[in-house]
Amino acid sequence: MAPATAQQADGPPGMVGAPTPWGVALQPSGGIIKTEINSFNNLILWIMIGIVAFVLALIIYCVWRFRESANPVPSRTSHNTLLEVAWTVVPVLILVVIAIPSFRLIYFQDRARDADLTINVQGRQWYWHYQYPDHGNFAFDSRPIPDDEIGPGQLRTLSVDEPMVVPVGANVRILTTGQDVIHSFFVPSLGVQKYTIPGRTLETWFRADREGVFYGQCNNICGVNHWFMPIEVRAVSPERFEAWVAEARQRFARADGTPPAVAAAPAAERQLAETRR
Ligand SMILES: [Cu+2]
Repeated sequence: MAPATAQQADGPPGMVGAPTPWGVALQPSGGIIKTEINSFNNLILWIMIGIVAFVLALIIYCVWRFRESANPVPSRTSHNTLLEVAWTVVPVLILVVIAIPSFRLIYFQDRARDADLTINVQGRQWYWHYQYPDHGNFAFDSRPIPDDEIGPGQLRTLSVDEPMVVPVGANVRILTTGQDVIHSFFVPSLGVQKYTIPGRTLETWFRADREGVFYGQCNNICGVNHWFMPIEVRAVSPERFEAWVAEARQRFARADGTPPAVAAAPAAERQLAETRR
């Protein structure tokens, strides 16, 4: 399936990773982990189709072949060693075929081996709090756009006031914590999901392989305003990312509470004027 594209009101055209009406398949891939998930999903799908077709054919055959009129005296067979060994060994082999790529994928998702940057993600009742420790340690909150303020290119209950911005092609290490209860950082089109648990730090990672906007939501029921925790990840070119960082360092206080950092250089300011919404 071709990824959806849309002209963003405040950015270049790019992929939009979001749910679609009547969408039944997994969301299209915006990055390498999701690509791996989709191909694993396809493998499982074909195995399932094979098993379902085989069992269905057996049932239809047995119903027809052993119906009362064709088979008035039932068999009294109590066991068949060959058959029993076969129906034990064959499922084991199928499970091994599934397990090998499954474990490979789990370990691939588990942690970033060559992270280009780290973002700390904290789930809070009820909004997201992001910190950029590698870029001046600024921190900010992210909340949804109210229904009556939704602009062109924005999605209701998905678009946020301050998206997480990442450079395209970069391995982004995500460290999650929860401030109050368990939340879950979940962006389907990037293939990333991690619980945010108070008192713990969990690691995961993602990489956006194309520019675009990737939407997600907290997917762990966390209280009355659980719906109020959409996630918007913007993957932009490295140049735009640097401009955004320069601006963010001015606008946002640091994670340790100290006020916004250094003034941006004039060049960054100019770049910024083009980048801002
Ligand atoms: Cu939550």
